[in-house]
Amino acid sequence: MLKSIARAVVRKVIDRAADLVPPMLDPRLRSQRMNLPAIDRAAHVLKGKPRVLVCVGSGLSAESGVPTFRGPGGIYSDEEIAHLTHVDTFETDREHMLRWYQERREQLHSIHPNPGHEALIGLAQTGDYTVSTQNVDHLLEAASDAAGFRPSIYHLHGSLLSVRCHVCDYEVEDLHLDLGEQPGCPKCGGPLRPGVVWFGETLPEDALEKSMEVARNAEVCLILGTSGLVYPAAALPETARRHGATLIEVNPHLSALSDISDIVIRGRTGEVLPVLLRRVQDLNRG
Ligand code: BV8
Ligand code: ZN
Repeated sequence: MLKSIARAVVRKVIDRAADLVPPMLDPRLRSQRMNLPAIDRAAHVLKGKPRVLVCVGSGLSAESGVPTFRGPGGIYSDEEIAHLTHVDTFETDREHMLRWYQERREQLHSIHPNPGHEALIGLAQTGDYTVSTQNVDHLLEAASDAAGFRPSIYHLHGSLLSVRCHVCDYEVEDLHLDLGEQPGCPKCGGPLRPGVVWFGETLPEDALEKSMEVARNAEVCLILGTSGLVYPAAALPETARRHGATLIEVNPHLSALSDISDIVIRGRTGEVLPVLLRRVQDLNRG
């Protein structure tokens, strides 16, 4: 009994001490404070009803527990990524590749949108927004359903939720199918694979064409959590810039798109986007 009282007292002292840490020492608060001027500049660019192309990378889902591919926090080595996301591997190392994808598919059951997804859907309701995502999860759609608002969302690299035949046009959205068992196509018997786009495969024509069209006419391009290394997705912000758009990047680290961005907000999307949304809403209220 005495032990548990002592433990409770120690816990209280530790909690109180944590409150006494001056904000400037709390890295998350400090980075937020540092970002406020850039967030304010970005909000002034996004106020009114601008035409906005949002280019999304795996960083937007990082705070939902989905590992990024590259950069600090990325859990795969570059070689591993290159190997497991290349179409040739489906011929040379199929079982390993399908097991890796099946593990990632199973993760989808336990992940949820984070404040970055929710704030992006909030921002999309303040203007003429189109989202072009490299992500293969369903978190933006889940945040849209929760908000009751669905902007145009183009999946440039497909979706982990769907499974398709490597030979014919059979495709189905089925998270319960176990790709690790190397199932055959019910239509032609060919091998089934995740409904994603691998290196060496072309992107869905409609998603790419529509995204490029929006990039050519965008007033703003919002770049969220991408290393900017994978083409042709990484060409979208460059295209928007060539056609006069203002580029705003949100990323805690330097990316291949940072030096062409007009406004760089060095922070996590889950922390920055809710602040940005509130600022845009305040400015729109006038
Ligand atoms: C094609 C499969 C025609 C799905 C993936 C032009 C120039 C050079 C090369 C090429 C080119 N055109 C084509 C190529 C070849 C190739 C390519 O781009 N190679 C590069 C890498 C050299 N492209 C292709 O092959 C594409 N097809 O062009 O077709 C063709 C046909 C035949 C032959 C040639 C051409 C196909 C590309 C599709 C690749 N598929 N994955 C899957 O498994 O998911 S790529 C993989 O990388 C994922 O899809 C991922 O989405 C994508 C990009 O990564 P990012 O999303 O940027 O994520 P990354 O991990 O890299 O970075 C995360 C970022 O988030 C970091 O910056 C980090 O700092 C930040 N971050 C972390 N936490 C947070 C955060 N940001 C905000 N908040 C946080 N909390
Ligand atoms: Zn088939």
